[in-house]
Amino acid sequence: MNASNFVEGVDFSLYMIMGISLVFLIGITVVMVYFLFRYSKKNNPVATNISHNNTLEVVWTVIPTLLVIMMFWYGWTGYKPMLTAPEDAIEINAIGQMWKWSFEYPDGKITDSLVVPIDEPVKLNLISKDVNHSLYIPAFRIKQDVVRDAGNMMWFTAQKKGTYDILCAEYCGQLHAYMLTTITVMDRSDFDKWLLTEPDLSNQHPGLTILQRNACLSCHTRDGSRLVGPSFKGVMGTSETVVINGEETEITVDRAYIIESMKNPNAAIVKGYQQGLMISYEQIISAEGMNQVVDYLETIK
Ligand SMILES: [Cu+2]
Repeated sequence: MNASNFVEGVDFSLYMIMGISLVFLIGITVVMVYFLFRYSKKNNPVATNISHNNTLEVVWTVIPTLLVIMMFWYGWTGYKPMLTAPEDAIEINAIGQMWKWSFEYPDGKITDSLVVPIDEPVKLNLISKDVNHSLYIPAFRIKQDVVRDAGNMMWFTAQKKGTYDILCAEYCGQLHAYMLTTITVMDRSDFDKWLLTEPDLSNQHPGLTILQRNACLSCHTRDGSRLVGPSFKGVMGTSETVVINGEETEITVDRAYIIESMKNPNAAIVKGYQQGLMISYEQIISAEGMNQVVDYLETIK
């Protein structure tokens, strides 16, 4: 059994086009080499002036036209079913952001990797929080751009249990290559059980949960190492040089600065970091949540 319902159509088109290309590659090369000898100066000293050959011209027009129509036909019939998801498909929001995928299930469960039941159609609503991404599941032979506010979707029916890669196939900035996760296909009964098990976050700081949910840790580490944003380690209370409207200013990293940076991330960038990479979280994280984030940052010494 194939990994998804689209594997057969996509693979058939691919192998057919590759086969036709290969036949032409070999055929043209053989004829070319043959002509090299057959019509060399030695074998054919007097050149013949050939003005036209109706039969040959009809043949080399009609055959390639038919082949190209065939390529189009199988490409189209393989692609067309991808455009309309079945009505009864399970709808999951697939959210791309710099640089992390998250998946939101109808009951509100949010995960970092995708889990779906076998043999049931699944529709992914593709949502970008920032720049263009592209959700790509090679084993399923599907890929679709994730463009902000474009309302794109993709759907599939997984047909084989297992875990497969999900990647981002649209260069979306420095850590694009880290937008890597998985899709796991399981029986309906296991899937139902999985849906009901929430990870136990009661012992985890709520601020950390917010950081994880919003992909903050894709850019800000907790161990002091430098990514595209400053590390959170020991950041509270330090003095930093920030750039405000091109002017350098010395500030102390306090609650007000961190909260302002979540709301207006590009207003006061720490010197040495790039402008414009972070989006505003004003509409995404509540005021209470922002305070919990700062509470958590205070614990990372
Ligand atoms: Cu991406």
